[in-house]
Amino acid sequence: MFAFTRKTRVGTAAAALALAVTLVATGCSGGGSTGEGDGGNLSITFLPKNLGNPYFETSNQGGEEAIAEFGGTFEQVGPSEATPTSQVQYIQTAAQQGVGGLAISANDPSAICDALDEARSAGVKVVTFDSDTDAACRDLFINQATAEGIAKVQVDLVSEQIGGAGQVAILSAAANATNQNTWIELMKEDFAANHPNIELVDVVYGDDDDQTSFDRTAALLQTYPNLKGIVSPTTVGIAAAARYLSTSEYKGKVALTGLGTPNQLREYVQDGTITSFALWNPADLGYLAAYATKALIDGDIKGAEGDSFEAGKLGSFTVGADSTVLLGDPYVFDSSNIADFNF
Ligand code: RAM
Repeated sequence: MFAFTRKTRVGTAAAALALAVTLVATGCSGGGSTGEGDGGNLSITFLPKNLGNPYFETSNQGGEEAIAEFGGTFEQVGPSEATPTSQVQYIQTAAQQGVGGLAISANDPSAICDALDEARSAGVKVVTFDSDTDAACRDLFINQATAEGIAKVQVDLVSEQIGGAGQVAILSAAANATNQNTWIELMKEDFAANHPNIELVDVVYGDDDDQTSFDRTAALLQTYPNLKGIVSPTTVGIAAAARYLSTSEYKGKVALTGLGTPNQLREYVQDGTITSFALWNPADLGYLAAYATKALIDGDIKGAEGDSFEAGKLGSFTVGADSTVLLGDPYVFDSSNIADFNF
């Protein structure tokens, strides 16, 4: 069927905003935990944009950890490609199976809305995390950091790395991804308003596919011989671009930054391909999404602004405007701190 199991390693960093960051690596048993909570149907399915992306493996591990803590049942399913409708069949299957909740990172703001509406009509609580749908299609969105903050940190990093002037391009994920498209719009505004000497020459899409992202990087460098920097607001894209740059004549000449996982980029920080990049803790994001789903299932919250709930080791969270819960701030990784992280 669609379910898959994985597991041997869980690297969970309790990344506070402060410089003091605790890394906790824990072993974890395979296959998901089972059990019932206080009466609610705590069977929760995680549905990432696509499978095979270490970012979502880490967020799913966080979800599984939380669900084990509160005695629910964890499952993860997902498509191999991050296309707009590829998640529909998994939503339908989960609803047919009678899960209590779905935690989903959406490939498109509206393409999965009909399926989500049906699931919700059948009593499934729907929480988006990482990449939202239209707000009407879900009960809650767990946002990793504000879109403005995520956009600004990337613009600031590339500006700093290219000395505030020159051509830059964006290597994004799938063309319809809600999260990347929101950040890109805000980056465009920031470049225009605050960086008059930086020219954004192109936005290309690697579809959160490694090879496509690698090929798009090569094409960008050919098309724009004066390119000074690439911003890739996707962990798949930045890793593929780093791999390309690291063995090319552009290494150390064309800056690369964006959003990446420390484990995927460590070697490129060490070899000088990348100076610094940003992210949040995907495990915490999945963990928070799981607790939020539980709070909805148990009826502790409805998803209204001002609702608050407990999220285990992360503490208490309050629902903000547009039924959104905020995890924290983005965090910048560079050679001085990358060794402290394992995800
Ligand atoms: C990729 C995905 C995900 C995004 C990260 C930064 O893993 O596109 O949605 O949040 O990058």
